[in-house]
Amino acid sequence: MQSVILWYLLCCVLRSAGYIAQNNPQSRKTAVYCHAYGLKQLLKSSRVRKVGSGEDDVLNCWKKKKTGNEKYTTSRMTEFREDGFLVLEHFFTAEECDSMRNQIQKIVAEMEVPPHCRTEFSTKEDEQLQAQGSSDYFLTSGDKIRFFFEKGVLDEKGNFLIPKKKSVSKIGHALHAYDPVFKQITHSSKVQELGRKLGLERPVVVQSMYIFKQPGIGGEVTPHQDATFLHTEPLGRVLGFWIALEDATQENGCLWFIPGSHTSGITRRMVRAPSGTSTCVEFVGSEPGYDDSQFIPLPISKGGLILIHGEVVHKSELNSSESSRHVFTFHVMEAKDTSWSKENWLQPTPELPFPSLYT
Ligand SMILES: O=C(O)CCC(=O)C(=O)O
Repeated sequence: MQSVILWYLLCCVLRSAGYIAQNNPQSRKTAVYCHAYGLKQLLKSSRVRKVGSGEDDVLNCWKKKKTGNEKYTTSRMTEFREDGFLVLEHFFTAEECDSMRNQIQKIVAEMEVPPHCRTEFSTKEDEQLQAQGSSDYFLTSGDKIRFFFEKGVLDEKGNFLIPKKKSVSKIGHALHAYDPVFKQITHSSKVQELGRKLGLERPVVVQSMYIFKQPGIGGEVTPHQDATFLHTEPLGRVLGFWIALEDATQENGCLWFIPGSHTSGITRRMVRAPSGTSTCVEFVGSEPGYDDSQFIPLPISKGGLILIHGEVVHKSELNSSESSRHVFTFHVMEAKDTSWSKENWLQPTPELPFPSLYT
């Protein structure tokens, strides 16, 4: 703190010098910049204090490597609050990532392709039945381990056009509850510790997904806010944990974010459609057209974790590269003083009430 005050005072001196040199706009500009920078550092430092410097230790050790004195000085919590996302490099070890990848390989090897994918339809009615089957399969997947495929990988008779294991787009939505490897990772002591650092008092795990982003065909995920799909009252209670199981790059479809876009609520909600309607869900509101230049890419290496605020706008692009981009992701809700929307597609069930993160 003392060094920050000294830095601030130095900036004031520089600023005054800038004013003395009235006829030299460049030196005045530099001095004003120094003053503003000093003030920013001072404010930043006081915000760090509010969070509690002791509380930041664990987060600091996962900090992205920086050079010299810059290392370990900024508060990761402040970054998260300001940006709506946080990159924690090397959160998981390569062995932990490989154990998840090996486990998913076994699950895929034993996969039974859902019947609605295999249904051949020759009439409009068959087509509707197939769509209904696919909707039900999705709507009831919250407490199961189910398989979803990339577009265009099955012919109209339900035969795979490419090897089955290369066709899966994602597996969801309860690996965290029913698979021992993913359960252990989700409830690992480092995740729980991070939850505590984030101030979560009664966090519950609402869903999990393994996303493959297959080489060449892994589809884009259009810009969205997670609270569109996972709505709570009040907002701001949902948090995504996104774990890179191999390097995620711009080429293979890393995440992109609009920094600071988590502070103005949501513009769209996906709600369950009334029973009897042909679609299982519908959208209320619409996603604004975002300017591409607002997004920044967040490439991250294997083992890294990205924390995603429920309202931050993010996306990922088509994987047109030759390497896959596997991730395991799960979402947590702070259940204290929060209500989960009954209109959300995903609902807790008697078989699987949302489990506490801290068990
Ligand atoms: O992994 C991706 O490509 C997108 C994931 C995502 O948007 C999310 O988990 O909210």
